[in-house]
Amino acid sequence: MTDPSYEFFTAITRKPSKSVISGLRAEDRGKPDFSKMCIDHASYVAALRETGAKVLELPALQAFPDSVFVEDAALCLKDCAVLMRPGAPSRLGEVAEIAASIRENFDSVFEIKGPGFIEGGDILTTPREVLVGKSARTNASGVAELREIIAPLGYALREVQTPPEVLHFKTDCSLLDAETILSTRRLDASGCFEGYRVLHTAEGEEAAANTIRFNQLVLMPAGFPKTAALLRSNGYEVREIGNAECAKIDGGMSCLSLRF
Ligand code: CIR
Repeated sequence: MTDPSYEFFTAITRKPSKSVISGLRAEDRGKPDFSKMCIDHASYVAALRETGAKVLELPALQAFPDSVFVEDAALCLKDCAVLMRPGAPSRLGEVAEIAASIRENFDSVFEIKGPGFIEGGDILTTPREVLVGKSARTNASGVAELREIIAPLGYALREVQTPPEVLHFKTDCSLLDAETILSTRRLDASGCFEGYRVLHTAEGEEAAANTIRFNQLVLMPAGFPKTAALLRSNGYEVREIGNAECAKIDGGMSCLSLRF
């Protein structure tokens, strides 16, 4: 492995709780099937483990329907972590629930104290910068507080905009390697990826943009054959994971883990 942008030794995940059927969603696409979601979640964790990484599986939290989406509660960087402050009121308490696990794994842990908001799903870390999309969940004051924390540590933060009607910045993009981003056309059209090599999701397959490069694998949601073929033809080893149940509550591949 030669590219640290996708070399990971550890991931944190959290098992879905039965309350996940009440998870937040922008539109009604039916009730997620808890049992099916658990099966997909197990495949996801198995794929992470298959790469040789250690996966710390946290217990389900009945009180927090969206807590399976651990990515939103913390940002893990090379040498520190930052506890986030979700913009969704029902998700604020998830931060305290994940804090112990983050502190066990990082010597240096910061926290967004507010009053601003910021969720991990709006943050794409590349080797050259930390891109943060303002969204309904992440506001300018949250971004500014993150900048104050990480700029002195040498991280360049660039504020960008999550497209309107899109939940998180990373709903529409992901990092495939140090130079390459998979993006929807609508997000790339904003110009935010200038200087990167950009691959576009196939027409009608925008929901395939949220993938993760994790060691040798690209984990992507199943059911987007054109985008999967594009990635394979570009030399990536693609693993398709069922995401139909998480998709009903706007979740995807990146939200299900914290990676470091
Ligand atoms: C929410 O609306 O917060 C959850 N239902 C979905 C969160 C997905 N997280 C992510 O994209 N990072």
